[in-house]
Amino acid sequence: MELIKRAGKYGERVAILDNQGSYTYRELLDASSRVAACLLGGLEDLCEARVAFLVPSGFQYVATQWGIWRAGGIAVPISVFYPLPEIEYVVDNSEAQIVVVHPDFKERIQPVMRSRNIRLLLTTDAISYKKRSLLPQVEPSRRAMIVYTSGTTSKPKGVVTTHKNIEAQVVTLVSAWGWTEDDHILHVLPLHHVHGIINALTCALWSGATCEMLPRFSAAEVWSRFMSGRITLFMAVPTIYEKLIAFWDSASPEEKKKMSESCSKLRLMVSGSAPLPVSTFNRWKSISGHMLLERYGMTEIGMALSNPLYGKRIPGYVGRPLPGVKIRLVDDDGKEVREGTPGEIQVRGPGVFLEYWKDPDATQKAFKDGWFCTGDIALEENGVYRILGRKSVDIIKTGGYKVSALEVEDVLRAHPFIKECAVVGVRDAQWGERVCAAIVLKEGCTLDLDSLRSWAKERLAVYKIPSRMLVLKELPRNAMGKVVKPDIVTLFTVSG
Ligand code: MCA
Ligand code: AMP
Repeated sequence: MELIKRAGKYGERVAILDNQGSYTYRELLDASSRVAACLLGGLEDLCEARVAFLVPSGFQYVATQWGIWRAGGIAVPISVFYPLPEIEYVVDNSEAQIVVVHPDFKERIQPVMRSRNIRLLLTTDAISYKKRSLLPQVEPSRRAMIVYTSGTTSKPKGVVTTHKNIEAQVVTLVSAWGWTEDDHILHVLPLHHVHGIINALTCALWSGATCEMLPRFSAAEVWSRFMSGRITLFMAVPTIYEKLIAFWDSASPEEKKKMSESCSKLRLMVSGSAPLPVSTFNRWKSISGHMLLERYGMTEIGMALSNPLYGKRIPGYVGRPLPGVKIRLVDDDGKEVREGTPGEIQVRGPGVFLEYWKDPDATQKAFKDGWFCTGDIALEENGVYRILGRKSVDIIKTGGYKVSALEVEDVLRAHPFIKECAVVGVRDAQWGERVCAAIVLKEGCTLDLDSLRSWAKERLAVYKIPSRMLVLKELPRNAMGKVVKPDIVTLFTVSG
């Protein structure tokens, strides 16, 4: 694995900084080889066994991820913020044979272990396991990772990438965004999605840079780290920039000055995962002096389009295809559209994923003549792309997370008071879109948003839970009896 080979070269440089301390590349190699030995036990090679891991952001996360790769396993990251049913879904769907947990999450994982025949390992035990002289040779074409992503189906699908895919995704970004070993990124993103795993973490470690990992995003902490003067790179979703702006707005004039000045030490600030409003771009420029570099990507393809590191970054546009990435825009008949005409973005290239885990039908449907169909609509003008929206109303982007309306509806329908429901995404200045639910109650039942939310917290990740709710007598339907979702969006828009 090229990532591991390169790390050998970086030796005593600092790879990771977290709330426990500072770790060199040598220490990361040592810890991950112990994790690999522990995972292997008496085996020669994990041969693509799925290893799910529930580990907070920090050194132990990376040592586990690399350990899985070095043992020949498939890494399946699970969010530490997930409630039990979401954890169970990932463990079951991936058919994980081993689960690695940080000791803080041992209790959380116990109910999963009770009813399943799965080996449980603690990160602390794995990291201190005795080393072995030989680890397997892992070919680049082998499966490396499964990341779960919501789509137009109810349950999330497992996106499988190979080591080669990951390498291609990383190499293109390292060159396009000018990563070097002098970089120091502040990492605040969740580590069960590509943005956090590939763009921020793996690009840093591929380059010999330092990755400073916060356990979760906090506006106060981020501003304080900017003011340390050590950070050179930052990557976030638009909601995070909105939260940083709100924090800056609430500061005193002297603090504002210091905060703004600290941004001049950063060489690059990137935004992605959701549309960056032009107003946020402009506001951030006036606060920090940075023209955010907006890019476009997807779990299945890594990054595809990017504004330039040097040269003009156009607000509201996501730039041009990255090196090695081929893009075409097609109409509903599958024909390529002319410049200036909207079409679906389709992508080819070495970074495109291998398959949806155990779902050959979904994999086949996702490709047309070798092109991956993103479901996103864009326009090309003078070679530069603008994202216009998505084909499906059932995909919601909130706080940078993709949420399937169908998945949320399925969960809400299990509520004892709910007769029918329809979930939609409604535009929102802070979250991009908010998950909103229109609900028809069973006769004689009442339900308020707070009770619905606390019921849902046991079942869904917090960002999937509706933050607005309307109780209706009936759902708006067309002549065919199909729920008219745009009408529901209008109801939420007019009700403020
Ligand atoms: C949380 N809250 C929300 C939402 N999320 N309310 C409405 N809509 C939401 N989406 C509420 C909670 O219920 C809680 O309310 C309060 O906000 C704080 O919750 P918390 O979880 O602490 O929020 P946070 O930590 O401030 O989270 C905001 C965040 C987070 C940092 C923006 O959403 C985030 O990390 N987003 C990044 C997602 C990401 O990396 N996506 C990449 C996937 P109460 O206090 O009342 O309970 S896309 C990808 O990978 C592709 C390849 C790409 O292109 O990048
Ligand atoms: P995910 O499936 O979570 O990887 O999210 C990928 C989706 O995020 C894409 O299909 C787009 O809909 C959206 N996305 C990512 N970057 C951008 C961007 N810069 N502008 C608009 N949408 C984006």
